[in-house]
Amino acid sequence: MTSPAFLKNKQILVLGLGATGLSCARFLTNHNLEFVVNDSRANPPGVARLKAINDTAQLILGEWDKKAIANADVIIASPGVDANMSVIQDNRQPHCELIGDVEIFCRLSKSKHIAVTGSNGKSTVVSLLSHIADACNISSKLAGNIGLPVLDILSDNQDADSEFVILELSSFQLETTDSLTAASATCLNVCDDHLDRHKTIFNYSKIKQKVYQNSQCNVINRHDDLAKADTTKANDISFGLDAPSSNNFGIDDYQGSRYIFFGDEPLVACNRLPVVGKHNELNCMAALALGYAVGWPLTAMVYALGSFEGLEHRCKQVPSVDDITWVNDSKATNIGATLAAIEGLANAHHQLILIAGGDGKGANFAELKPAMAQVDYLITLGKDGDQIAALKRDSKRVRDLKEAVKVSRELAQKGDMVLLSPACASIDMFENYMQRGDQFIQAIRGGF
Ligand code: UMA
Ligand code: ADP
Repeated sequence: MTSPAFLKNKQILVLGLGATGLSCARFLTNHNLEFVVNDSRANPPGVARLKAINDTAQLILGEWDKKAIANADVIIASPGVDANMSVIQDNRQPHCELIGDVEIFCRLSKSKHIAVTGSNGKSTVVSLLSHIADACNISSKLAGNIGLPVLDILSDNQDADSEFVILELSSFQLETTDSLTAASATCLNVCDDHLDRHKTIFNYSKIKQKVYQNSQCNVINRHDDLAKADTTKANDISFGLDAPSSNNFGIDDYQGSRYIFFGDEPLVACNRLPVVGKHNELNCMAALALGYAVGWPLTAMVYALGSFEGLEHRCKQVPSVDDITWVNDSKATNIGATLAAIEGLANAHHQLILIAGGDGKGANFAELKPAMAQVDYLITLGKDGDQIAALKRDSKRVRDLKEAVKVSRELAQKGDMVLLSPACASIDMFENYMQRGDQFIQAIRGGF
């Protein structure tokens, strides 16, 4: 197999041995390219798998290796590795390229790319797009931050072998990507997230806006200035919760119901959408706009929306027999997601008990304060639980989710809703947000 010219005869260093590092190792090995892997952890998860892929690649563990960094012509940094760390910046040579796996993918893939970033809704929108493509018999692959490293979908001839690739891109991935040329691209929204790494929201939003670089059509959230591209283009398509102008998506009344419109054409009633809440109306519009921008048939796309089942751990009701509505929104790892859940689920017919807290990643929780008026009881846990507890009088601090469910059950009356929407990452107490959501479900089923 011919190796990509920009990697040939180069000293290649892969930083990080998670899913991305392993994917890079597979890719480089398949192309007969030698490389070194360095992970700062003493026992990263992928050691045995690396050996199975390539048992001659040098592996350096336990700290960032200055010498390996200084020797490298190309550094491929995993998303979880901060490329701005001084150990990298101080030791890499001026000619050394610092890129991510997405950059390599973009340089090689010949498919049309639909690129999605944003603080919230990425996975929902890319999954919607993938579902729509399947339903419309359009050949597509889904990869990126959603879980499948992008290089894993490149075949031996260095092509993704499908007409479209739907890319979920995080700020970490965009930071090391300069060759993205999307057929359609969106930044869904920007709110405080990952500020422990990006420092300021301005910085973070600039990185997010890289999704529009060289894009043929920008899909714009017209209510979110931080998520917009720097310059507007004639063929931009926008989406928003107000009535749209021509060639844009929006919401308006039609025959007594709220409908999604494209220009002046009513498409589908909001209460027929497969996922609840205004944030999901925005997600559905973004998916339709991204597909429409690359020529997918609008009527068939709208029809396909109806059979989407939504993703686990995102505003999902947990079945129970106790007349309490339990909602698992464990994937709400930042304030914006929790605000969207409260906005979408609070109403005058029931009390809302919110369980929140975890690792806030440097966010300013004061932004949650106004929404606390819609919350009847607040229960908090985790590393930054105290900061959140301070937002509401009489909030209750608990040790774990078991206790949170127990206290909720004591507070709830018939018909009330208990919402787990932490506004925080889970890493202080759980392996990941899925484990957090599963423990919540277990605690509900366990009858605490
Ligand atoms: N780490 C070290 N030392 C190292 C390497 C990593 O401490 O040498 C730590 C990182 O700080 C991080 C963890 O290990 O906490 C994993 O980092 P990684 O880059 O090795 O992760 P991968 O397993 O390669 O997974 C990455 C994305 N992870 C991150 O961005 C942290 C996955 O997104 C993505 O699905 C995968 O590549 C495939 O593209 C996960 C994620 O949490 C779901 N993304 C963040 C989010 O959605 O908010 C951005
Ligand atoms: P991401 O992949 O960007 O993390 P997900 O689709 O997995 O997005 O959803 C993550 C969290 O954000 C969930 O709690 C979900 O309910 C919430 N969410 C989804 N879409 C939006 C949106 N457009 N605005 C705000 N919150 C959203």
